[in-house]
Amino acid sequence: MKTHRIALAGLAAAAFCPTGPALAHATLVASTPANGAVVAAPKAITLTFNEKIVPAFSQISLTMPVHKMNVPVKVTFGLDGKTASAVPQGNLPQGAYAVEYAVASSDGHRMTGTVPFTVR
Ligand SMILES: [Cu+2]
Repeated sequence: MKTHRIALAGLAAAAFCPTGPALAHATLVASTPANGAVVAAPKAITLTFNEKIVPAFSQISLTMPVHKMNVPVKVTFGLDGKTASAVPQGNLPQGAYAVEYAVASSDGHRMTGTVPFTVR
């Protein structure tokens, strides 16, 4: 009954959201590399959201899902509050990567997602 519990949790979160679902929540509008892109090893990964995120409650991580490996990155947040960058702490080898983000909107709700890309 795991799915059932998740659905109920989602409903509860929506019900307690002071500003209504979707309206005031940070959603990803752009990324570098783009979703699914095949690129040369990027020096930095940048995510852009449609509204300000709260750095203290936001996380970006980089993984190689095939190897179940976490890739060290240094995360910084843009001055406009809507962008986050993750700089790999070394040259990324060829392979499939996933940028995983969990960012807090101004009302405290956390939005999560994954952006896959491949280094050729
Ligand atoms: Cu909310």
